[in-house]
Amino acid sequence: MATEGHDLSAYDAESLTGCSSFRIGLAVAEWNAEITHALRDGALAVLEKAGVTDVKVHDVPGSFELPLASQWLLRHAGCDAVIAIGSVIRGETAHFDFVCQSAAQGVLRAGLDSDRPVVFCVLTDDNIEQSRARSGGKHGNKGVEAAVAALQMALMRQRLASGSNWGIGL
Ligand code: DLZ
Repeated sequence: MATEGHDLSAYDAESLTGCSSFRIGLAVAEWNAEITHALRDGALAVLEKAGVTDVKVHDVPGSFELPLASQWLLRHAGCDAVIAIGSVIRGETAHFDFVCQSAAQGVLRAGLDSDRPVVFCVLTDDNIEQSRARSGGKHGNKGVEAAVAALQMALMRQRLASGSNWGIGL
């Protein structure tokens, strides 16, 4: 799953046509705020470019809290999709593994249980240099990639729900 050679910020803006009416939630972990704020800003730039104006941004203490916050944004704030933003940096204890596992499993579950896209925008790096490289540095910004994924999935759900003839026909 290397991001070497993969620009996290490359996307086709035309694929996001028709997203302007969506309400999008962002849950942003305060741990490693230098990184999570850069990811958040990357995501917000994509949403703005796609014409999305209804955006709910909420801070949470750490990545462990992202699943529940995502579920609340879907269930209580009526969001069409949520971007769960965090940054976990490996330390000397097993905390890294517990926080990463819980965030990943919980974000997946929040989406499946709510039948809405919840995008995993959590960097899990060995050191802050790796995180910087993926939050606006030489590998681009994973916040951009996450916002594109959230909008594409919300569009897919909307099109399938409306029964429109869309997708690859067989
Ligand atoms: C406790 C903790 C540690 C050690 N490291 C991180 C981290 O690198 N990134 C992150 O987002 N959160 C970290 N946390 C905090 C937990 O996510 C959580 O907020 C607390 O354990 C409280 O539930």
